[in-house]
Amino acid sequence: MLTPYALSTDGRTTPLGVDERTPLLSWRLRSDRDADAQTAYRIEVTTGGVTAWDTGRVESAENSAIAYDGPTLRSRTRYDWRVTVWDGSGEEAGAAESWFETAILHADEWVGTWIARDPNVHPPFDPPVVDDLTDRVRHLPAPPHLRRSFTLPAKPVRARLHATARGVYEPRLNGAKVGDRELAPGWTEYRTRVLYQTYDVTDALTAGENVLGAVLVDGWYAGFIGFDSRHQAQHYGDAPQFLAQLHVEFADGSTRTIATDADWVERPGAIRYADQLMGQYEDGSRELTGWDAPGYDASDWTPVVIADTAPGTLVAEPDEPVRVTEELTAVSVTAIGADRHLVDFGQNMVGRVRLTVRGAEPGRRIVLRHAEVLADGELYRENLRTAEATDVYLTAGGATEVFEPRFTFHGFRYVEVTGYPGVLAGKDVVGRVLHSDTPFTGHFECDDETVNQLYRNIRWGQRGNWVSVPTDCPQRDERLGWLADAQIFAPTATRNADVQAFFARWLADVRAAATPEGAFPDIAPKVAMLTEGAPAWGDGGVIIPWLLYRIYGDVRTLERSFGSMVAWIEHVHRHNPDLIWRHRTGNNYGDWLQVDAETPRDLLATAYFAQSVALVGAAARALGVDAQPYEDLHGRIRAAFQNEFVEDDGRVEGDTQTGYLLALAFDLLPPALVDRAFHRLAADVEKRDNHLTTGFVGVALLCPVLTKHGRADLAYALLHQDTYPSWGYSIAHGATTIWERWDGWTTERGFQAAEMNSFNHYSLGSIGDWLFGGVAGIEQAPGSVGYRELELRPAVGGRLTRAGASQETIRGRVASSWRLDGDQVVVDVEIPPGSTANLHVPTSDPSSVRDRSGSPVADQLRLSSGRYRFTATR
Ligand code: RAM
Repeated sequence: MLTPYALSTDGRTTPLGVDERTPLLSWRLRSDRDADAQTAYRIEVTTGGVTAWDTGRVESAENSAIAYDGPTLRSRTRYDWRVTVWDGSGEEAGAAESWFETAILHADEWVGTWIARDPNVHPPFDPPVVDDLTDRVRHLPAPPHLRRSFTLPAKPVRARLHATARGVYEPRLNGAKVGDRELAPGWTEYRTRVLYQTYDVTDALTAGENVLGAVLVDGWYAGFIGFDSRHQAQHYGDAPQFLAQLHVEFADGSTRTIATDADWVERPGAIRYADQLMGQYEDGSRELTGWDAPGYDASDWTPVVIADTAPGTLVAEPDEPVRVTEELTAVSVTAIGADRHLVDFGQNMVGRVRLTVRGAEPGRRIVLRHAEVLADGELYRENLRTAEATDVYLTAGGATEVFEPRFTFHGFRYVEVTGYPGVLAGKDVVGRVLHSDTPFTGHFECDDETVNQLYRNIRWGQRGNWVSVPTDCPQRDERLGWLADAQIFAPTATRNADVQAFFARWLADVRAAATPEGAFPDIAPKVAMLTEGAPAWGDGGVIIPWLLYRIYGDVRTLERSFGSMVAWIEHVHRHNPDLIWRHRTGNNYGDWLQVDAETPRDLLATAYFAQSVALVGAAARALGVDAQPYEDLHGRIRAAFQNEFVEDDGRVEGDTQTGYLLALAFDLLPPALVDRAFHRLAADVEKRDNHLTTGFVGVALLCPVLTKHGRADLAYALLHQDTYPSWGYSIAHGATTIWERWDGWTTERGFQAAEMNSFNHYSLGSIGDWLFGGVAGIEQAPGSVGYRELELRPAVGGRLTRAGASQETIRGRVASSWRLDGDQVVVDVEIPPGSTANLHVPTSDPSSVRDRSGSPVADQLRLSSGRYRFTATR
């Protein structure tokens, strides 16, 4: 039966706070029959049992992003919805149900005001009396604990808390944390908009006294971010602010709202400071036990001040928040001398440690220092630059104390624990992994352990570097939303996880960071120092919206981005009327971190100019806008590129792998020269004994282009390479994440320059897209949107004897795998209902292909949905 599953509203499962006026309703499809497809659907939306919108039967194969088109949605209201689908036989097939709840839809419903600590009442900091705090942290403020006690006449039947901060907050209610978010409200371009979260707190409230509270810390708003030595912190404001309102409904229909106002009180607690880069300092003896619960005496607390009466632009959180998603146990804990332990988690991770301390005397000082790698058995921390990544706990002296620094995060594999009383047991130190909780639904696996390790490294890089925004790295004083890193890795990211809502939100910051002239930035949200985006960096503002459209059918984000995409190419064009992009190239990084093969920067820039214009043209077509001007411009840039950079023998200026890759992947060569140019590329790889020279920009194209032009063998040779430079080299030297640089560490030279040497950057992990698209062979046909038309082209090769991948697409599950069995290859594929596929069976003998029943079939097959197995001679 054809069955809808994974119902979502605006890309989320049963979201509590939706503030889009026309939310998009989607479902995916599965079926136990082959050649199944949806031919019609019906959506019924009800609220309080009353129908709000009923589409009736709609003859349509579409199962994604159906815009709600009923009466205006009411604020803070639950809507239930049900979808029924009809299959190819016209029979009514499956149905499924879901719901969403609207957020605060009208600005005038915000009655809460921004509150903050009164800077005049007590000093903003209260430094702990210890001698070795650095100047950076010595004056950091102690986070205020904010509270408000109130009395309810009865237990409510429904209660929702809406909360946010200019900073980071942890909501508390009646003695417990509310929800499971970390680092809320997340990082956006705060000058333009701040996200707020909605929590169902019905069960936490009671008749009588209740206490609502929050711990409020600097976060991205006021804390350290980035590397600009002239502007290291307080990018948005000096001190954090909090805003909340709690809506309570009683059985008799009456309501009550408790909001942030002048009646709140505050005081600092055990946390002396908390900063994302520097770490967290906590004094257990100052714990405010019971502060967030009824019955607590807060008479000596200080009234807050109203920091701002205008709510500003508050937007309901549109994607999955940061959460702790996994716990790691130490693979080893080694005592070093009397007072130190070295903990190894066996994995370069992002998050924090939870440390349990037993039987310590009061006032013992325990210090946790973090590092990604070791040098001579000790932490190597030079590459963290000014990020101190150090957490401190002063014991209170209880039988058992648990220290978990909840308002900082570090990128680390190793932790040095100093001052722990007695022997640190493995069970008392836990690695808490956190990241934006995008649903991870894709998977790749093969029978080569190094390739599997590479894939795991790619996934860990995606997790750890997605902390609210896509960042370049999680450990040093940077952690910024670099656009090139994001666009290069984005295709891989879509394979591993559903990243549509995550990217769609971040793209609003990319647009907000564009200059009035139309230049996208290098980084978003935009913090100090960086201006116009460089080639391949600024272009991320064009590439990612297009990718979301192609992968997820996300028309809404494409529409919202289209104006800025056009403005970007017009900006480049305006300053480069001869169509070779030489002017206004920003920081012009070129093929960043390439290996002794500098691709001419004007070539790289012009290739990206052409590509962005091509994508704007494609976007125009998709949106029903006149594409002709962009297609014409693209033709002219292509001609200019050929004229300027391509010789008659197919040589591309600079003669670098990346130069050829750009020319081939972006279709910039005259057809007659494609083979010759490709030959030069392949020859370059071979001449280097199967080594690459590509940096951030070229690397993503390498294996796909080699495979597309019939040299999957070379792509595999690069995949399996384990001498420098290669992915395998880092793995041979213990990498558990993707390194920023091919030579992050080499046997000859040791560590690269500490000024820039992260061991957890995802850019060079962009080969992940090829593991799915090349090795397993899952691609979309040209022109296909949302995996409607598949091109399945598994590539048997290298030392692999089996490989496969699966991913959840907006249609449903797609899978492709192959294995060698003697002189046979067995191929298994799965195509979701409503999709079709061209399958290219990898065989040396096209006449040998058999289907499951043993009947001969062609080696190029057109398949409709279902699960298939084919066997052929290798
Ligand atoms: C580094 C960042 C990032 C890269 C830029 C150019 O500082 O880590 O990865 O995009 O430089």
